Amino acid sequence: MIKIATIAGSDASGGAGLEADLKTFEEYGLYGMAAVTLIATMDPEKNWAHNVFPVDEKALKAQLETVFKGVGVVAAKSGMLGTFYAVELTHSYISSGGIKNYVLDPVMVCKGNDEALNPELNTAIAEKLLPLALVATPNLFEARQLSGVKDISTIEQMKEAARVIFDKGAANVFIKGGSKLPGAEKAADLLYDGKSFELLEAPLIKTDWTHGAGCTTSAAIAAGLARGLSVYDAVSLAKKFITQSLGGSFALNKWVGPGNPSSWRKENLFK
Ligand code: PXL
Repeated sequence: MIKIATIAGSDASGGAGLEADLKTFEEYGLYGMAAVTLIATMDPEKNWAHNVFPVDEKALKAQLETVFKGVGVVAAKSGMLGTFYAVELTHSYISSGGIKNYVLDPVMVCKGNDEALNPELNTAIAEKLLPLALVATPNLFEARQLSGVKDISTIEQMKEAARVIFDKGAANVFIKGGSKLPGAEKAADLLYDGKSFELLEAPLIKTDWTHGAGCTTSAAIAAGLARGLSVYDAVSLAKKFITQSLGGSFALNKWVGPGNPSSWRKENLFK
């Protein structure tokens, strides 16, 4: 059994965070493990406004011991970290655990909002975690924060940001443009390995309420790496996976429509 881990927040609504990660790992036939950094809840009385409850440092460390000591995890991803100690501990366990297949999803926002949840953490994430990442998977907002490129509304600007993020240490940068590039007719993401750019496009599935697409994509990339795929193949398959998952999305309530990772079973893309 191939083991894979996520270091991420729990999304009580089930569409994003470690819930999305574990569902995705399952679809890839892997054994998923999880260290919970925080618990995110959504308030039905306040238009589904998010609240975040960090898990304390001792409890997070104990989970990381469980996950990374002696079970042979071959790949990991991190998602919403929320605190400085979560950034430090992630750095420490990924590096001392010798986890080469590490996917850094530098989660700074929820549901494509434009206000960073923990702006004070952005520099720490960049300095501590980008150099460990085999693949970093920022969305457009996060790419702007990590690169300092203020406006990313074209593929050329995505490339400029990818170069800067690569120079900060990520071995590969996958910018998730998704549906968010102005005027997008396709869901366009960009992979940069320090030498060449690959533009990956898929049919656009655009709704205002899509929830968890970024988490699912980065989990699928980590899962592909765990199965021994190259970075390019893992990213391409992840793109198919998320397109399939979003195609199966549904209304959880009037605020969010999570993807459905199990939609993939209809096509069994491993065959
Ligand atoms: O989609 C970003 C995200 C990541 N992690 C957790 C979340 C969310 C958004 O809701 O709750 C735990």
